[in-house]
Amino acid sequence: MVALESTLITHGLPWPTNLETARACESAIRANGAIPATIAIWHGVPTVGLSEAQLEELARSTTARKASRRDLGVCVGWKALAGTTVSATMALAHAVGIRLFATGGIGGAHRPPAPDFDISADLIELARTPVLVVCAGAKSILDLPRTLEILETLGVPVLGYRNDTFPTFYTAGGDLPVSARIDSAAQAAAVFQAHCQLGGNGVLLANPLPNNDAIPLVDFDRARQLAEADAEQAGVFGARLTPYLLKRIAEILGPVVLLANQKLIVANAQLAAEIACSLTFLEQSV
Ligand code: PSU
Ligand code: MN
Repeated sequence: MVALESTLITHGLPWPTNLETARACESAIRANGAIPATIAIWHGVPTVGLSEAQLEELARSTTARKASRRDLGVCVGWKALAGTTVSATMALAHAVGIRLFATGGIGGAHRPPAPDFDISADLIELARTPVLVVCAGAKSILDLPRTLEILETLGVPVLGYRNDTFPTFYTAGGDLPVSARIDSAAQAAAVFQAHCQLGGNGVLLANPLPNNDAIPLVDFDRARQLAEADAEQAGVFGARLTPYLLKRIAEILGPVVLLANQKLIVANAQLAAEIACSLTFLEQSV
């Protein structure tokens, strides 16, 4: 099985791209021999494997909350409808024994003027929950060198899929090294299995978007600076910061961003399905 998060449905992508992307991910996982399970808090019920109708209601909702690991109990107690972030999705996936999870980009350490301690719960969750997270790295709205240092400190391997550097989401040209390179789904499964057997927890596998689909870094940086200035002026911080910046950048750069975003998320879902099959094969062949 492959878990899928739902904050990208509630807060990451606009309607109807959010629903299209969620459906495309589920299809890509099925087409590659695994079973998708989109995770959310469904009016107070932690739910692993949303139905078609639930997926659509979540995608249409304008009031759904954003739940990180911290917010799970609150959302259940309030009977809230909530999209789960990487940290909350990992926690719920692990609770039911799912070990593969695909997303777009993870959260990380923010740049100034956000406070030094605005560090996503995604990083801490990777340190304590044994799930392999397939992503396209993290966006350059974050402090990427600091994000990678924190992951090293926490004992989280950052693997590059057929790539030696940590990708920067839909932007071309990340130049920070990953901790190891992986060249096949089978190799990813073997590394993850060994990491867990040796007492490790989460593993990050970064799958870059092909260069011809990626947004040039100069364009992205210009949009990011405008978005950061707007966020500061509007007094946006904390959990609202990531969705705010992503939305502003998409507004500034236009539809190319949504297309690139959608492409990388679906590619990650497909790769996670391949690894899920390899992992099952590895375990059954012992
Ligand atoms: N990165 C994106 N799009 C997103 C997110 C991250 O490019 O939608 C979401 C993910 O759900 C991630 C969360 O787990 O934002 C991180 O939020 P925060 O920075 O508040 O931890
Ligand atoms: Mn934060």
